[in-house]
Amino acid sequence: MAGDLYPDHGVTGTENRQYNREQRAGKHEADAALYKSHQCEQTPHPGSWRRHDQRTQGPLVAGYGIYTQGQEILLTFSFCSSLVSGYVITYFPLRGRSETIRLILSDQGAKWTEEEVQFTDWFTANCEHKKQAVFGQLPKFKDGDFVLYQSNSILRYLGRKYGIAGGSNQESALIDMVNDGVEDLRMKLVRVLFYEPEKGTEKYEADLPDQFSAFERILSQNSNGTRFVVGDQISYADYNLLDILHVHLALFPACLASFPLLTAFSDRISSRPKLMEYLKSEARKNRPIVPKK
Ligand code: GTS
Repeated sequence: MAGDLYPDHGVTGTENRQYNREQRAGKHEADAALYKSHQCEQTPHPGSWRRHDQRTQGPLVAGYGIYTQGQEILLTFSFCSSLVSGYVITYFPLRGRSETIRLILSDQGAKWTEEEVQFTDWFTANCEHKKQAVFGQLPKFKDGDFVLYQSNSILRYLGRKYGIAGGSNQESALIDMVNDGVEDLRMKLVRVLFYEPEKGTEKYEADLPDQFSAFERILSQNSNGTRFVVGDQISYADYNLLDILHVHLALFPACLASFPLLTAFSDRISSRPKLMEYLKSEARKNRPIVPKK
């Protein structure tokens, strides 16, 4: 049977075609009567199986019905759908450089598992996560057996995987450009918050209009700011820009007051149904922007 499985019924294509021919010739009527209740177009081949899937908000419930002696015996099982997608985010208990990954996955309807690494463990001499990390840092992202580090590489990977990385070479380059702009702003914020906290955030906050005006202009040049940063489809750079806006709005609530397009962009993208569901979730609310003391 190997290599010749009839996909939906678990018997070989040859066996199935033969059985269907026999059915059309009027054979197997007794079987047909017995299987009528199963609403199959054709009487299933005895011993064959069919798959039942039921996707719910929670676990994926799957099962196989095995046809035998006029009955379909249902074997059901359920398992966590994150295991189906196999995505795992390994990171500190923070939004940080993993949050855009979460925004993409939730908006694209994917599930994932979080693997939290506490800072206290990370800074011990024998931290396995640290030893394995290609550049000695997190986040780490797993897609099944495939392991990736570097947050922006992860975003581009998901961008290509979900078709949100541009429709042409030039569109992809522009999306990359905006994403690099978000990265520059993120690094400036990281510097004031974590590397030089003693200097305070006043100057940073005062300089923010210079930073935001670049993104406001980018938005204005695409559909007058009514859609996305590039083109007419969402891209991974939109999610990254959204995340950096969320972070700034949380830290400096008035920072977008003179940026109507960025304000509208943040409201519009945040209200996409699946994204909104994630943004309202307890997991998101409980994850801080800066480490808890
Ligand atoms: N370029 C890397 C990326 O984009 O993934 C930077 C990753 C990075 O700086 N990670 C920090 C880290 O692992 C945590 S955070 O900046 O994302 O909060 N720090 C621990 C260490 O030992 O460097």
